[in-house]
Amino acid sequence: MTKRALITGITGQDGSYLAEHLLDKGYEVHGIKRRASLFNTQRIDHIYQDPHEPNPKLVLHYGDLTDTSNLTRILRDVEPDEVYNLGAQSHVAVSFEAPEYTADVDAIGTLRLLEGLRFLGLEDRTRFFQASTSELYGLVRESPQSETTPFHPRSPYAVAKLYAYWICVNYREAYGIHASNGILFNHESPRRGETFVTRKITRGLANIAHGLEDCVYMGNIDALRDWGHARDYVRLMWMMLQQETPEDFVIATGVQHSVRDFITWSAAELGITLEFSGTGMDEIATVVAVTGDKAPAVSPGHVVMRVDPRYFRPAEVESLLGDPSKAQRKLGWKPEVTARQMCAEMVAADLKAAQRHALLKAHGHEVTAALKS
Ligand code: NDP
Ligand code: GDR
Repeated sequence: MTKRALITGITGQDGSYLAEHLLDKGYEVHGIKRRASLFNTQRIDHIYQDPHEPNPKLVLHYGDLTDTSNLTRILRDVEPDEVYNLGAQSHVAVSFEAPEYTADVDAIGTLRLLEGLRFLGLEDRTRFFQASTSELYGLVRESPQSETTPFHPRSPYAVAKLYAYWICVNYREAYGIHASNGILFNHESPRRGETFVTRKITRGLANIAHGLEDCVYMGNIDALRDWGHARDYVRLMWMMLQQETPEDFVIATGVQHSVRDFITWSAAELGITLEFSGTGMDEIATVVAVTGDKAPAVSPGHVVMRVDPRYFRPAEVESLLGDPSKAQRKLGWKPEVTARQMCAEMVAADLKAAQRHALLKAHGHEVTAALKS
């Protein structure tokens, strides 16, 4: 029997990798996409299937996590074996600007799906994955963080995700739903949204290397994160739902680096050596040497990074480090890609795009502001 999965957030970074993974495993994959005034399916265009084809394996439904009747109808029509709730307003800094919307989508959206399953009598049939987050730990006093580390969320995003975490646990305990939280630490890829820190750095520096931007402006570059590759993490999401008994897992690499390290690595991938100077609010990174031909627009003395306090958050999460030993022990999961390798992959992809744009610019085509971080 072909298994059917429903993915909320299929147009996002993780949704796109998970859809690929499930299609490879022979699933029929259904995804919820939002109506937008521009196309928003770039991350899944390569696996898109024309609905006119017989028996498409990938089916998209218009929907929104704020819309109860829409979600319930989709659940009724699809009757999924597995639901992966990856949809979210996922940007921590933006959640301080839009806290109510973030709560509606990230917290109540999760409840809407779980209630939908119950309302439709699917609680015995459908397994549920919730994309929980290391941001739950927030102001953490214990390191590394495991499944038993207490939570102290530090943003409207993290507080909304705290509700989602517990409602998932509650529906498991109260109604026996096979519902599990993956407590996901930061994970990235060339498909990462452009305003998250890693992609902002790789894209910004690649653009600078080709003269499309002059400088990238950053917030707290002393922040420490446990970065993994999105492809490794979606594999574990699927593994979690194959277990007989639902339970929660930390998904992390167990290795920590600073944002400053990520800047240094990205520059190095472009043949650029940087020197950091100043402190806190006015720190800068200046080019001291350039080797190879990947950064033709950069020479020593060029300031390529400046700290701009506008990117500081009202409450910061300074340091996160996950303990993935439960996933390794119980599921045999191990990340295959290191943060450094992932950084190289991201720079290579952004460099390719920058080279393309530089070529267009050289031939008189306007390069739009959308290219900027
Ligand atoms: P993205 O921001 O790349 O993707 C989010 C997805 O959610 C997009 O498909 C987006 O649609 C969709 N979405 C946003 N708002 C709504 C809404 N109101 N209704 C329906 N769909 C909506 O996130 P990631 O792929 O990186 O993350 C996936 C999940 O994992 C998220 O829940 C995130 O909070 C969580 N997470 C991610 C981590 C990471 O490091 N990446 C770590 C920990 C948790 P659209 O494309 O139209 O914007
Ligand atoms: P995070 O990721 O907040 O951890 O949430 P992000 O990449 O946005 O920030 C990581 C750290 O870098 C610092 N930082 C900057 N961040 C951004 N975005 N832009 C900057 O210019 C900048 N300068 C420094 C941040 O302050 C922070 O400390 C991500 C999201 O994917 C969430 O959905 C997910 O739940 C968590 O990871 C785990």
